[in-house]
Amino acid sequence: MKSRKPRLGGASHAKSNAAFRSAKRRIPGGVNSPVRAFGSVGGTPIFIDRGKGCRIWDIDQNEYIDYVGSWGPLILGHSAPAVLRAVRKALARGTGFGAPTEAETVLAKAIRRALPSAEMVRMVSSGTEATMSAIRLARGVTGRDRVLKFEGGYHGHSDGLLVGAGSGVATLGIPGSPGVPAAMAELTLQVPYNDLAGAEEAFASWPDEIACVIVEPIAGNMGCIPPEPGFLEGLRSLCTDRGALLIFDEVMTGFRVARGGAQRLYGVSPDLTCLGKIVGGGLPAAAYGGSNDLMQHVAPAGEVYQAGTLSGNPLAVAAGIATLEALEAEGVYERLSQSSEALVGGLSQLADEVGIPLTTTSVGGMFGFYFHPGPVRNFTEAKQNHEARFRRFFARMLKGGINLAPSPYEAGFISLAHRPADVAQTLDVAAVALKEAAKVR
Ligand code: KE4
Repeated sequence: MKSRKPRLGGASHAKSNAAFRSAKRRIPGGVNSPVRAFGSVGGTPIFIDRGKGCRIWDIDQNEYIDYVGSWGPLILGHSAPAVLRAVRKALARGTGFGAPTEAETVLAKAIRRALPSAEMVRMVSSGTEATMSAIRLARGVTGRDRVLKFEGGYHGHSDGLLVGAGSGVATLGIPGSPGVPAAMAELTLQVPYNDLAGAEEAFASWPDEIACVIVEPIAGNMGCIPPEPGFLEGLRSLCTDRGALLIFDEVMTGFRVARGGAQRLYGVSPDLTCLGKIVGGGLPAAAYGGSNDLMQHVAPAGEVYQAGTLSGNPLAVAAGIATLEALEAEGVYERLSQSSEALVGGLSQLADEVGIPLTTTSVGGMFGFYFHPGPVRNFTEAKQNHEARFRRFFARMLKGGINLAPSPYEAGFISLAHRPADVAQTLDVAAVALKEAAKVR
């Protein structure tokens, strides 16, 4: 008897629809993080009941192959046995103490082993805290106030990083959200991603005022855009020459694209690294780290203040340690790369067959695609994405049981739980979904 593939997706979302109506009465937009509300794709978000391996089930018991993975942390897959065992073991001793535990040093050592630039790390509870704190440290040690970031780069929602692109080349940030003071936004300069000349121009325009450059070494918040050759190396030299700190925001790329993150992949060593997502194994943990000299400035060793009630929480630390240990196995990143390449390669081939342009990228266990002939090297080019096509594609994939990020400007994530058969099943659904998308002119 042919093994019956589990039926994926489904048309009934009655329970999710009811849950969304109820949630909207008590939670802004019915969600606890905006992207989850399906604002970019329309329709009602599915409410999740449970996850196992590469699959999730919504509360209507529809099954999906999942490429969100809690936005990156679940590189081992949902309910990974090693992670559940470690969390259960920690849970038996309590949920947290607001006091140091030895496990935090174990995790700090595991991070250091993978990322030699992070000689010392401070645990926090979110990527936002990690980047906000790293920037405060850079300002504290350089005595400078300005920050240079790149358009389309997302580093969490701290005031100084929620800025829109102003006008001009090295644009002074303007508030990207109500509530962000103009005075804060102005301290943030922005230039296009992959624009090294623009970064040099910013330093020329604001000599001795830029404390740090913060960059996603692979941009994962405008799809998936790798650095152009020489971009990261150029930023490294620029920061060294100009006395600014180079901050790699590896909240997404850390342990995602290589054991040592993008800094290992591209051979560029930042002054500070921000981590999140995978280092918490799906629970709330993040970190920022750098040389002993730099990190000695962080309170209470030094004067730069930063604190957190749940920083280094034992359950999150246990999940993080278990995840990083599993990623030390031989061939892990080759497997992740093979899966991502098989997926995006299949999507490209299918798009060619239906005659629509599709630009795809994949680096290690992350990938992106744009309904656009390409190239896509920065936010302006990413925004040429045919969004209506994306929306049609997304909806048909979801109906067919494939859970993608509900925005054309997010990266997708593969886990070690995705097998070749799961990717093949995904491409079967994609063949239909791309035909649907092709109807959108
Ligand atoms: P959190 O504060 O959400 O833990 O991390 C912020 C952050 C910092 N740096 C990078 C490179 C990030 O990608 C993120 C958060 N990523 C988004 C997805 N693109 C999280 C999803 C969400 O906002 O709900």
